[in-house]
Amino acid sequence: MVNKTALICGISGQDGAFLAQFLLSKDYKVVGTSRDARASSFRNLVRLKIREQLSYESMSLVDFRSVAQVLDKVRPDEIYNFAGQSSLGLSFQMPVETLESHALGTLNILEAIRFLKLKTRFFNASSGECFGSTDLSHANEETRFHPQSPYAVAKAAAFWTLANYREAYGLHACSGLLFNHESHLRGFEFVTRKITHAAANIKQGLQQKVSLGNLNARRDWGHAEDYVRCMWLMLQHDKAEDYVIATGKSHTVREFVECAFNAIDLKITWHGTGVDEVGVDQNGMTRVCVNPDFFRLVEVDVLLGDASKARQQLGWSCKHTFAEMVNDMVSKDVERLKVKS
Ligand code: F7E
Repeated sequence: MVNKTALICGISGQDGAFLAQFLLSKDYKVVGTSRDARASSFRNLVRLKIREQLSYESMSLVDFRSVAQVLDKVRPDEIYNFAGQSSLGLSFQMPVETLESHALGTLNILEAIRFLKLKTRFFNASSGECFGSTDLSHANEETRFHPQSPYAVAKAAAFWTLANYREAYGLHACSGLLFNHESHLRGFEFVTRKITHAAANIKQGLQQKVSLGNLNARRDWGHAEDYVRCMWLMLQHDKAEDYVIATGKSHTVREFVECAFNAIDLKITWHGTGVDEVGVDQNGMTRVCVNPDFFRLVEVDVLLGDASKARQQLGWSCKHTFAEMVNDMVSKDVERLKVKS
C-alpha cells in the first residue's frame, strides 16, 4: 500500500505539531510549511521529537505563486491549514494582516487545488469565535455566525469561501469550527499557557504572581491532541462537511486559575471586585491580580460548542478531561523549568 502524503500549512504551531505526530503514527509522509522553513526552529516538533521525520517547504499563503508551486511539487493527498495570525487580542491591532492571512490564505489554497486539478482533500481550521458569544447555549453547525473581532470576521470569511468552493467546484474541502484547544505546546500569549507557565514559575520560586484580564470569561477548553484526531476523521469521511469540534463543557478563566494553582498545592481564594480583585493563596500571598491592559476591546463572554454531529457521524470523542489537561500542562511546565535550571 502506498503511504499517503499530508501537507500541513503552518507546521510550527501547537496543532501542526500534534497533527504531524498523529499522521506519522499512521505512516503518512508529512510535509510541513512555514513562511521561511530554513530559518524556523520548529521548537514544537523538537519537543515532540519528530523534527527529523518531516520534510519542509517555505510557503506564504498570501502569495498564490508560492502556494501553487508547493502544492504542485508535493501533490498531497490531504492538506491541513493552520496558518495565519491566530491571536484574537492582536487581531484588533493587525486587522489587515489577520484578514489577509486567513481569508486570502484559504482562498489561495482552494484556487491552487482547483487550478492544478488536484484530488486533494482539504481541512481548514476555522473557529468557534465565528459564533460570537454563545450565552451558555451550545453552538452547533446550524447556529448563526456573529463574529465579534477582526480575527472572527477573517475566519468567517474563510469559512464561507471554502463552503462556496465545495458547492461550486465539488472540492473535498471542509472547515472544523474549533473551540479553544490547549496543551503544553500552546503559545504563552494564550491565557491557559500563561497561567500554567506562571504556576510552574511560582512553584520554582521564579515568579510571585500573574496579571490577567477578564477572569469571568467562559471558554469550552479541550485538548489539542483530541482535536487533531477529529480533523483527520473529517478528511476520512467520504462526504466533505463542516463540524463543530468542542467538549460541550465550559469553565471560567477563574476556574482555570484555581485548577492550575491547585496542581502546585496552592488554594486560591478571591477578594475584591473588578480591577481590584485579587487571588490569594492559603499563606496570604497574592498570586493573581487583574490588569485592564489584558481586557479585550469587545469581549466574547461565553464560548460553548456542541460536537454531537462529530460524535455521531465520525465516532469522535474527547479522551482528556479538563482537569487532566490542566494538570498535564502544569506538570510539563514544571518539568521544562527543571530541565532548564
Ligand atoms: O483567551 C481571557 C480572554 O487568548 C481566552 C485561539 O485559539 O480560541 C483562542 O482564542 C479568554 C478570553 O484565547 C487573559 O479575554 C483573561 O476571553 O486564551 P485566549 P481566545 O481569544 O479565546 C479561539 C477559539 C481561536 O480560534 C483562537 O485562535 O481568556 N483572558 N485574561 C485572557 N486572555 C489572554 N490571552 N491573556 C490574559 O491575560
